[in-house]
Amino acid sequence: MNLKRIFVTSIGVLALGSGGLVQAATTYNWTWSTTLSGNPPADNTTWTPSTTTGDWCSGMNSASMSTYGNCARFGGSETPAGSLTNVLQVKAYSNTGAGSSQSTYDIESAYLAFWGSSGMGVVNRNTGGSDPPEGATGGPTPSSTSPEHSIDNNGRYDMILLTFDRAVSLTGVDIGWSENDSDITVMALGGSYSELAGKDYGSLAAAGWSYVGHFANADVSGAYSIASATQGIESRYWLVGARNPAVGGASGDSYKDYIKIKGFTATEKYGNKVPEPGAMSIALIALASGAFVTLRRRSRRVAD
Ligand SMILES: [Ca+2]
Ligand SMILES: [Ca+2]
Ligand SMILES: [Ca+2]
Ligand SMILES: [Ca+2]
Repeated sequence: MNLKRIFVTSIGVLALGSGGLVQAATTYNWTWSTTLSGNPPADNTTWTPSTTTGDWCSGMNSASMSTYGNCARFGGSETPAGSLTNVLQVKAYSNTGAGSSQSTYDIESAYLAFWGSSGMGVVNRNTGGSDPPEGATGGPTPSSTSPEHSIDNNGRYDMILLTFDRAVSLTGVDIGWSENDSDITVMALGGSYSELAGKDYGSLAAAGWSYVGHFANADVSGAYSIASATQGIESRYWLVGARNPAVGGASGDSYKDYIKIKGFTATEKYGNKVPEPGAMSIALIALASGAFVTLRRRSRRVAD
């Protein structure tokens, strides 16, 4: 073992032992928004970031946004400006599958629809029967049924899955349209993600999802703040939907909720979370390399 390796190893142990040594105490904030219209949106190249670090949405954001399970990506605007990019990926779900109650109906992918300045809605797979029809046999027809074309809890419970490149604390939900009532439900995932389709709302807790809260009448001017409920929670995966008592909490009022969401805000505090193993390794290598360079410079100075 040469001197360099010994030095790198000792720095590594030092950094691991001291915990937050490699973390900067910076808070980052992001805002994502959409005013896209048309299904699919006429221009889906401008809202698709040219680069993403996550590949979860790969292949889903093509011009053919006409099938259930479509997916959209949004680049967020960050504060401090130019600091960190954080791509948001959105996908729609509803518990339109087989079962005997809201907590046991199977979750299925749905159609993520864009309603201009009103924001995003969900057209689920209900085509008739006892539940209000939203789509049509053979595929979604998002312009056909209002207000079921929104994220709603009339019939089955619609939710949208948010996947961020970076773990964040979701701080605000910007509702651009509502009808009748606008109560929402928010969940966050602890642990690794596994596909929602095939699960049911009653079993999400077993899959690592935590019920964060129900929020009443969230259609306000600007983004509705959920920061007090999400403080200290940072995750790459969040679920937001029309009030969904099948995942926990009180059942709430009897008014059906119909909303469209046009944006989100989120924050990340480095000092509050344990870095991912990969990030830690990179940080350690960078730190050790930097320190070694310093050592070499000092040695050279002595030698000079
Ligand atoms: Ca709907
Ligand atoms: Ca509905
Ligand atoms: Ca209400
Ligand atoms: Ca309600």
